[in-house]
Amino acid sequence: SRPQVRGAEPASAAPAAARDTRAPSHFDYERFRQSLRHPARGRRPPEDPETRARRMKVKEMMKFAWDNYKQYALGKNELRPLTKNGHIGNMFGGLRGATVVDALDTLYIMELEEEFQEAKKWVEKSFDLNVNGEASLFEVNIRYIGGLLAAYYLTGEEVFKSKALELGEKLLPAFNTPTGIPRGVINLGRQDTPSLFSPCSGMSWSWGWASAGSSILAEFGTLHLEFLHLSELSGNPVMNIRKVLNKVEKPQGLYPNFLSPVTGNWVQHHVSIGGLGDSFYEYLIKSWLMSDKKDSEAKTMYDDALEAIEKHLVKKSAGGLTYIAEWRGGILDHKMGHLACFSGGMIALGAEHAGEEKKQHYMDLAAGITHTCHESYARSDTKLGPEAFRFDTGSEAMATRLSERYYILRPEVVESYMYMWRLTHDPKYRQWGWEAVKALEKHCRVEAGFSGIRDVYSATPTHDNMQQSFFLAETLKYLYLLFCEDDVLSLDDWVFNTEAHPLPINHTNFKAKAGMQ
Ligand code: DMJ
Repeated sequence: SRPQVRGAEPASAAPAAARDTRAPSHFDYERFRQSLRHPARGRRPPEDPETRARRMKVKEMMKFAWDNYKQYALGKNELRPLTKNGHIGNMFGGLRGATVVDALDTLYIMELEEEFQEAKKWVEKSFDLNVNGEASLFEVNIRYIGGLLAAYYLTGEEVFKSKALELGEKLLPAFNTPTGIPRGVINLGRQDTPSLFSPCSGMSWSWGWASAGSSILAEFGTLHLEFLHLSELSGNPVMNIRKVLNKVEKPQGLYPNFLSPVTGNWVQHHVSIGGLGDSFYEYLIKSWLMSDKKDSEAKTMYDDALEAIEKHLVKKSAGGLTYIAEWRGGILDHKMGHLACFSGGMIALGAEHAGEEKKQHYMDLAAGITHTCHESYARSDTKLGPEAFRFDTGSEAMATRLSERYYILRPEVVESYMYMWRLTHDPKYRQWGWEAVKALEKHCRVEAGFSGIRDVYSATPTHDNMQQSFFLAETLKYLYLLFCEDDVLSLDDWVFNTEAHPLPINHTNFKAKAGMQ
């Protein structure tokens, strides 16, 4: 059957999974489970007592973060640990419980059974999808759809699958654009009954701050992994947005961050492997891996993009630090965001599958970037890294602007440590991860949870009163995995979505419908 995307040519169509959530699903969970090469939680704990103790410490941090969220903010999106209440925000369009859904798979993997049951019960009894508000398509997809899918694949519990499919359905109107490239914001109200009270149901918009009504590369480029699984589980086909990107001319082979969903042309020539661009590149290599290395279009796009990035953006500082600059219409901005630090892990993951002559080269590049990101932590008073750091005006790997000195419990640096550890087994990555654990404990742990800090260069930083849901989904999960054996959420079986939710690699040869139409 044809994908049901209004107004889009087949060649430019977008994910159209889960159109009919009542479609019979032929997904055989038991068969899937048997296809895993390793049990998801691994076979045995690490032998060495120091590693085991570190792993248990991270588990304790997760329990502390969850218990405080549960006590003061259950059902809200995030915990405010200083004021001991909940935060709702406006990113999720009326959806609640972002921390619950983001935490599910981490609780499960850490064998926090009671806490996992508490989270599951909340999803069963209180997670209401019948909401009406403006949501970020990207955030709902990576946190809620990703979190629910991972929980389903790990446990086989139907409730997670049916919630993921129902929510996936609500996101589809965002793809109704002339190109099939979705807009950034969607109204989650019931689409069949627009009323006086929800006149905008199912409508979508571009972000007010995105120039000329454009869509953001990292947003529309970060849907494919999740929608492919929605497609698999619902039995409905999915197409992809890559053809638009393949067709449009790329300046120097680079992908700018803003694209018009109406014309399919770039709107502004700003290129970044950090915010606005980041997970687009991540999802190319992971799409290929998730397809059991069959989706060669994704691999070629990834290889070409990385080559262009290396040629135009990768630089070495006077002090010998490798970094990835940003590009504004041909002019380099010698700045790296904390977000860009995920790229050490991504490049290492891709290096494994590069040709023999390139493999070591990319591993060295990945190690160089991860080293620089570690330096951004090591050069601060708190041993936590700033939101952005620069390589100009004599400064290296440090924030030079007051507005860039904060740390909001982000995962990207420890994410790269985790991949580098798994792929090299160089003990320094575990050591660096442990430094981060100690810094989090010292500066971010407060009486009722964990909080971001406003200035990493202050020995006694003030707190921002926010325990981000990605701290439980990502930061603590990656730290835990760093101190586990490699068979826990093995890279042979799983790819992590950009919120660290594990999605299975297609060993069972499920039909891999995406992009094959
Ligand atoms: C997370 O929601 C995801 O990692 C996303 O890709 C980027 N931002 C945050 C964490 O920093």
